[in-house]
Amino acid sequence: MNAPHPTAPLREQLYRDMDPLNLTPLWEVLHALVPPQPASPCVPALWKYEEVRPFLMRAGEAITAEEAVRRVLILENPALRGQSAITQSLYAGLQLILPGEVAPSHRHTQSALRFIVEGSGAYTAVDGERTTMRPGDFIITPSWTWHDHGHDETGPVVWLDGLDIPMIRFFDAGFAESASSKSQAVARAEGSSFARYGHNMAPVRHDAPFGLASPIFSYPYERSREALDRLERDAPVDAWDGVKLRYINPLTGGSPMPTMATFMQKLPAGFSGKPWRQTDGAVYSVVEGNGEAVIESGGQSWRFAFSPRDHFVVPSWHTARFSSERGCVLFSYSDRPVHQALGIHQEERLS
Ligand code: 1HN
Repeated sequence: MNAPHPTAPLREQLYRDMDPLNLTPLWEVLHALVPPQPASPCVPALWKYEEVRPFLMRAGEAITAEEAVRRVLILENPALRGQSAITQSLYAGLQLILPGEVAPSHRHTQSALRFIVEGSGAYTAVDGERTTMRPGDFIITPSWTWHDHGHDETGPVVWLDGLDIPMIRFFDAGFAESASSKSQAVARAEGSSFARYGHNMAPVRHDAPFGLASPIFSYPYERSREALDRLERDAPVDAWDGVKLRYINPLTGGSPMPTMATFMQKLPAGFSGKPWRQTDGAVYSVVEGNGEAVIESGGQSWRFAFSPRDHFVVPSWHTARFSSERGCVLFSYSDRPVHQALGIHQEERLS
């Protein structure tokens, strides 16, 4: 039956009449619900550090770390303003701590990663063990571990926080608790987790002290950088990724935390990468060097010239390619382990 005149009012009346019962017709939304390919509402975005930093420093004058609990400027996807989200599943923010400050101890079911962007000598304490922060270090705070941050040295310290906040919110599975004391008592010497688990060895009678998460809190930049340098020299360079490694939980070979994968890659000088797309939207922190990201989706195109400490996001199923005239190093994270656990991860390498 395709007589438009009698059916249209019939349908409109049906929709109006059943609306009070919270009933809605699937056929009006079916195509949007089950799109032929991912149609992320997120847009690509770039935050230049030189533009963001003055606001971070002003935040340092406007509020203390203790009063703020966490003094962070959230990197919000321009298409998701007000949602504290950089992609549909991930949160990103830049956190500032100043000498003498403490960000008080708490724990929550959301997992967090830190990637150190500027300054040295602040520490984060995770379940009784402190880790000193240095630029390029990747540090984890597994779900439900006590954590606080402090800074006993000099100069501002800024890091990227990556959390699975929107994902945990989606599942309505968030719990949080504040500690009774501001800073945790130190229970183990700095570096003991790394000594136990960070050298391709593990204690003979170990259990996984943090369940699904890595027993290593800190993945120092020095070591990641050395691996990339050596591979750039001695191994074939991937035409899409340059030289790219993923961080692992040494006990499982999987991602350091169950909800977020993390990566470090080096684009050699003169690199002009082929385009790719993947279902996991990814957040990038530029560590060293300069380069360009070209991102395309649905006939739109974005061109980001990036420099050290800049941040950018490549949303799900957007086509991206990277290039660098003089070489650069990029850190990134995404929700890939969740896609993989659900069997829905897709990646395309285009030519
Ligand atoms: C949090 O605990 C930290 O521990 C940073 O540094 C950002 C954003 C939302 C909720 C908890 C931190 C956060 C956060």
